[in-house]
Amino acid sequence: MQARRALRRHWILTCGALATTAAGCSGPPAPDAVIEISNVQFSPMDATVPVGGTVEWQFDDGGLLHHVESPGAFDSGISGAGTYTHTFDHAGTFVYTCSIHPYMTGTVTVR
Ligand SMILES: [Cu+2]
Repeated sequence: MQARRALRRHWILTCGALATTAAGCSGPPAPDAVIEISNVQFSPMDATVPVGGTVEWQFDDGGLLHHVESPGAFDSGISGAGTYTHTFDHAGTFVYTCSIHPYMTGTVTVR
């Protein structure tokens, strides 16, 4: 009985360690879409994600300031580096722009 109990304890500890590894411990899950901001444009301009999906914008334009803004829906703030992530909880089409460069536009379709 003693040996069996020890075996069971070993199994729980091993699986716990595996579950921790599988769940990541290495940061949040990957986004459903990645949009690069470079050369004063959003690339790709149009992205589609499922309801509950996340989009990550990467500010990668040599430090040039940009802004991901869809009034009433999401707002990255003005930034020249790093990333901005938004989770879309509702279906719809979201048009966004950069307030600094109004000709920069993009669309996220959530369905
Ligand atoms: Cu911009």
